[in-house]
Amino acid sequence: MESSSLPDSAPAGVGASDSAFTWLGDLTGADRLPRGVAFTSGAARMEITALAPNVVRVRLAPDGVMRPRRPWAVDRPAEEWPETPLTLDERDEGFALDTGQVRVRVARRPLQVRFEDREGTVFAADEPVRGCGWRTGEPAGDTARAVSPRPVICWKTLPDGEHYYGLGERTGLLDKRGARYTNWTTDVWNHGPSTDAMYHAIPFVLALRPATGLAYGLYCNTTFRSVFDLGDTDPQRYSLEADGGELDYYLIHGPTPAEVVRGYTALTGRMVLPPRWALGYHQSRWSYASDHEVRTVAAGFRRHRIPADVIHLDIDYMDGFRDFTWNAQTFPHPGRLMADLRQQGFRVVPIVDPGIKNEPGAPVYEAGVAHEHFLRDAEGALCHAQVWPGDCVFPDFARAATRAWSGELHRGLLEAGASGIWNDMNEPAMHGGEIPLSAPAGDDTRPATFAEVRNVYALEEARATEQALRQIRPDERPFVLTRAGFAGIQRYSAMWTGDNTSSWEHLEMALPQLSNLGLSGMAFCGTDIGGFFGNATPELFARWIEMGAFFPFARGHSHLDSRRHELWAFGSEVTAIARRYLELRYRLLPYLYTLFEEAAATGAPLWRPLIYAYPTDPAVIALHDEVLLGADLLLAPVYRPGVTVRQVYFPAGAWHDFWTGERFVGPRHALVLAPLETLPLYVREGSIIPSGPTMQYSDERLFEHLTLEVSVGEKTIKGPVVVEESSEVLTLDVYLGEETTAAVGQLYEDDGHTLAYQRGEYRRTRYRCERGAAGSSITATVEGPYTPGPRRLSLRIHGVPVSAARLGERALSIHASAAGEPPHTRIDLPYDSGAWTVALLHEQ
Ligand code: MIG
Repeated sequence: MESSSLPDSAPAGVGASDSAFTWLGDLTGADRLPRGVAFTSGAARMEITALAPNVVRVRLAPDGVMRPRRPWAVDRPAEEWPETPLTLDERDEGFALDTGQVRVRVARRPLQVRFEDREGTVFAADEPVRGCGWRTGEPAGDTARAVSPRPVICWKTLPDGEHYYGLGERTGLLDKRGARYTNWTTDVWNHGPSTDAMYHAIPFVLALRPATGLAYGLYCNTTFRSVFDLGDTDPQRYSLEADGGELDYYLIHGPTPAEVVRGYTALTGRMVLPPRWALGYHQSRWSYASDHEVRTVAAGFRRHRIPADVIHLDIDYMDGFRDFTWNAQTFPHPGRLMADLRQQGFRVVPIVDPGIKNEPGAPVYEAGVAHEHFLRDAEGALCHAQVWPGDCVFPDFARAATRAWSGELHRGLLEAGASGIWNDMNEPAMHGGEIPLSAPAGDDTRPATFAEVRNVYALEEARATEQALRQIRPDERPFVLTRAGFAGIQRYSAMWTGDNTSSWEHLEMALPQLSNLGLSGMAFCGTDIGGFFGNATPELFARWIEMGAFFPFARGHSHLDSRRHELWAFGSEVTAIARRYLELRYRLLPYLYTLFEEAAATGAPLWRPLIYAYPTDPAVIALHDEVLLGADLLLAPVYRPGVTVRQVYFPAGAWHDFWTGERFVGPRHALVLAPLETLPLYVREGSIIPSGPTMQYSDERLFEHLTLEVSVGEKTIKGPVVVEESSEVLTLDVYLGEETTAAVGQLYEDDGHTLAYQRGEYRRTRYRCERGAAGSSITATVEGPYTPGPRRLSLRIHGVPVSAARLGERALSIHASAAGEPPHTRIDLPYDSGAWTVALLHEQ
C-alpha cells in the first residue's frame, strides 16, 4: 500500500464568489471589555482585545454569539497574559484603541478595522469594499459546510511592496505573495512546488514591507479548514477565510520579523529544550527489518567513523504493523538490542501510527472500544479504514481521557529502552474509508465535530505522546517526531517534511520550506536527507548531507524500494563528505545547543531566511537559497548537479569564509568556488563561535563533571578530574576585522537531558571582545549555577594578527594556524575558569 492511494478527504475549496457573502454593516454599539471593546453591527458582534502591546485579537461572530474558547493551538487563556494598558478614544469617524505600540482604528460606516504603528503607518487594513463577511445562503453541499457553522472571511488591502512568509510547511519558493494557501492537514504523496495543502496546517502568515522594515503577523485562530488568498484572486487584496463560524485572528506587530515570531510563539507556545542527543544525526529507513540489520547499520557508523546518535525503527519492527507490539521473529529481544546499541552511543526511536487494528479480542482494541476512545460517526458507528495493519479504528486524541490511555500504551516501548517516539500517518492518513467531518469529536466539555478537529489530530496525538514520555520517564526530556501538525505543534514535537523525493528540486525546496517553517514557530524541523522516494545519485546525496548537516533536525530516511541510502552507500568520496560535515555538526554542538535554548526561550528559528535578520534589505525579499543558522553562520548550499561555482549574496557587514578565511564585505554578490566537498559557509564578523571536540555521538566526550576513581589498596577515593593535556578543549573562534570594534558570542550549557534547567540549573557564558588600536581584550562572564566539567580553552582570533596574549599576569603562548586552516592566531588557556579576561597585543 502506498500513501499515494490514500484519498484526500478535504472538501472542495472555500473561496466562493462574493455574492454568497453578507458584508458587515455599520457600527451600532460599543461596550468596554476588560481588555478591549465589543462592537456591534446589527446582530453581529466584534470583539477587539489586546493581550500585549503588540498582540491584538479580533473576533467576529456573525450571529453575535461568541463560541467557547478552543485551547488547542492557543493554550494560554487571555487572563494569563500580563495587564496591557489600552486607551480608548471615540470620535465621529470611529474609535481608536491604543496599546502604546499599535493603534487599532475602528470605522463606523461600515464597521471596519485597520492598524497603525506609532509613526501612523497603516497596515492590515480591512479592504474598503468588502472587509469582513460571512456566507449566507445554503452551504455548498459538501460535508464540511453542512456540519460546520457558516464560513467567514476577511478581506484586507494588499499594498505594493508587502511580502508574505511563514504559512507553515510549504513547497515552492520563499515569498508567498500571489497565491492561495489552504490549511488542511493532508498526506500529500509526490508533492512538488505547486502543491497546496501539506501535512502541517499552520494558519499563520508573516507580512513584511522591506521598504520601511515593517513586519506583522496574522494568526487565523480557527482549526476548521482555512485559506489565505494572498493576491491570487485579486492582486490588490488578500483574505483569510475559514470554514468555521467565527472569524478570529490575532495580529502581531513586530516591527521586526524576530518580534513577530516571538509574539506568535508567545501565543502558540515554544519547544521544551530537546535532549542534546536529539541534536545529533538520526538514521532511518523504511524499514530496518530485523535486529541484525539494525546492529549492522549501527556498526557501519562506527566502522566508518561517521557520527550518529539515533536509529529510527519504521513499521516493520511491529507484529503485523500493530502498534505497541514487536515482531517476535525479527526482533526477538528488543530490550537487549536497545541496551546494546546504547552501549555504542545509539538511541532508538520507534514509529507509532494512530490507527489501531480493528481486531475484536485484541486487548488494545477491546480497551479502546470499552472506554469509547475511538471516533464514531454521527450515527454512532465506529469509523474505520485501511492503514498498515489492515482495517483500523482511530483514537480521538482531542479527548483528555483518550490521550491518557494512548499515552500509557507507550510504557512497554519506553521500558524496553526506546528513547523517543515517531508519530506518522497522523493527518490522519487512511484509505478505503474516512472519518466523516460530521463525526463527533473531543471532550464533553468541548464537543466538536471532526471538521473542527481534523487539523489538530496530529497536534493532539503529539501532545498525548509527549505527555506519556514525561510521565513515564519524568527525569528525561521528551523527544517526539511528527509528520503532521497544526499551530502550536512546536510545544510537543520535532517535525520532518514527509515524503520528499530524491531529486535536485526537492533538495532546493528544503531551503525555503524549512525557512518558512521556522518563521511559523516550528524551529525543530528537517527534511529526509537524501530524499525519500527514488534513488539519490552520489552527487545529490553529497550535496544533501552537506546541507542536512545544518538542519535543526538532521535525519536520513528512505523508501523501502529505494537503493540503500546509508551514508557509506555511495562510495568513499561521499562517505568522506558525510563524515566531514557530520563531524562539523558535532563540533558545532555548543553553538547549536545555544541556538536551541534561544528557540525554547523566545521561539527564534535556528534556520533563518535572510529577511529574518536583514528585513530592510531589498535584495533578500525573495532570496530562498541562502540561510542563516542562528545569527552568525551563513550557508549558501549547492543544489544543482554539475555545479561547482555559485553566486552568494552577502548582506551588510563582513563575512569570513569558514574554510579559507577569505573576507567579503556586504552588501555585495560574489561568485565563489564550491567543489563537491564544499558547502560555501561564512561566519559573521563580530561573532564569537563556541565549538567542541569531534565526537562519534553527542555525549561521547562531554564537558561534564566527571569523577575520577582512584583505588588505593582497599579504598576508593573519588575526586574531581584534574585538568590535564588530555582534557577536552572548548574552542572560541573570534571573528574580527578592519572596521569591527567588538565581537560577541554566547554559550548555553546544562546537563543536556533533564528538566533541571527549568529550575535554573544551567550556565550561560557571555563572551565579549573589545578591539582597540594596539590590542584587544576578551572577557567571559557567567550566569547560572551549572558547572561543566574541567576543560581547556582555545581562543582562535581571526582577522587581526596577534603577537602576545596575557591572562592576568600570566603570559600565554600563541600559535600560528596550520597549513590548510583559515589564518588565525591560536591562544591556549590551561583551563576554563568560567569567568576570565584575556588581553591581546596586536601585531604592529
Ligand atoms: O504509507 O511507515 O512518511 O517516512 O517510512 C507510508 C512507512 C507510511 C510514511 C512516512 C514514511 C514512512 C512510511 N510511512
